[in-house]
Amino acid sequence: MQELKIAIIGAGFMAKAHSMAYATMPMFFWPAPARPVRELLIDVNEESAADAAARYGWNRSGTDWREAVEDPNIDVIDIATPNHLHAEIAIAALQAGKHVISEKPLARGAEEAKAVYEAAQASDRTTMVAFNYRRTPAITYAKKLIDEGRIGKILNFRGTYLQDWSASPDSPLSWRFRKDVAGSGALGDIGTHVVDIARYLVGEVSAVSAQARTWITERPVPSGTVDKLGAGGDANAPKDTVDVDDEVMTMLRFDNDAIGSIEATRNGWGRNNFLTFEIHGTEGSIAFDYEKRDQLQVVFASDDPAERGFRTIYTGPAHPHGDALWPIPALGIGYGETKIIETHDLFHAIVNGTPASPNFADGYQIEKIADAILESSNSGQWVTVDGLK
Ligand code: NAI
Ligand code: SOE
Repeated sequence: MQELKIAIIGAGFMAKAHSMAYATMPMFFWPAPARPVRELLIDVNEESAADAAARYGWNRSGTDWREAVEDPNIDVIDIATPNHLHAEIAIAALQAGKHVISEKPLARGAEEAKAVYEAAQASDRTTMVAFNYRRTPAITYAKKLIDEGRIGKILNFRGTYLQDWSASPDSPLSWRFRKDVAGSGALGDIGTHVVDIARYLVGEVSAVSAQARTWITERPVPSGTVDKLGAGGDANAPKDTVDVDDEVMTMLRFDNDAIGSIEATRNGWGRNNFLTFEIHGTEGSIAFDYEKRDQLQVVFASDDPAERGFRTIYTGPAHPHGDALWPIPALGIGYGETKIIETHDLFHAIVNGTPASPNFADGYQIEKIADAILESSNSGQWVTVDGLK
């Protein structure tokens, strides 16, 4: 079996998720498109790099991402750093002839993303942005129902991504609250996952009208280098400014005339990973809640009126990638499975020379939509979004 040697940049939360997926993908998908080799793990913090390499099963560790990009033995660069490094590493990796998967968002805005997109266009390598939620089998199945016309013409999409890990003012000033590192706040961090799902299921977004707010304008500066996503805040620590959005609400117009809305916040007490959508079509409706991610709610206009109502489909072997996962519906699909499927789809695209999805063109388009959302919030006007030329 062909092997693909990977170098991952970043030793945090996503290094754990991606390492687990590289280790286990062939256990689920067999024969695998290629065998992932966890060759090199890089983190700017030497101790984190060595520790993560040992823990997550990487052959070597290092501290400079250029070592990975310049290494002729590496086939795939996996970017799992904070957002400010995505573009620079992706462009260098593509220019060095590597296949690249980048964590989301592709960049800190459309201008930076455009440069990454252009580097991808100039290369024959495979690119992917790690918007993994669309790979939840229930969402992939929703896409199949829509493509088969089962809910007719789509009228609307209403999506949310609500969390509460930063609802406390004591939640530390993670890199996710710094514009120079993150690019934007809840919008880029979690809103873009819903934009990806909206484009995947409904179609291209053509215009937006939005409001964004920053509710907590300063936060305690964290001590140490590990980002614990809201935990470990010290109310007495010195504070610094938050210069990104805490919350965004946007209305959408799609190219195909459908309308929609997206809400994203990390300050919604009681919400953990509340990524939801409901879609109404002329022939039926679909609803999804990631906190119940084994389930898809569907209703069809053709159902017997006496029994019409949302019913629950539990995803299992009969659903996309079901034969690779678990043998009984509702045994449990988790976050890990979305990353395993993502790795499979990336490797399949690399080995077969077919385009991956979402790729860097999608990542660029999503950044254009995100920029338009912030522009609309500032101007109070609808803002149109150009397609890719
Ligand atoms: P994290 O803060 O847990 O880890 C980031 C790591 O990058 C840290 O170990 C840090 O030392 C390292 N790093 C910083 N500068 C570096 C440099 N110059 N060279 C090498 N390493 C460097 O962050 P997390 O949560 O893993 O996020 C990483 C990326 O993944 C972000 O872009 C984030 O938006 C994305 N993400 C995506 C998720 C998804 O569901 N697809 C979930 C969580 C994060
Ligand atoms: C924090 O909001 C976060 O880790 C995001 O960065 C991820 O993209 C999301 O999947 C989970 O929450």
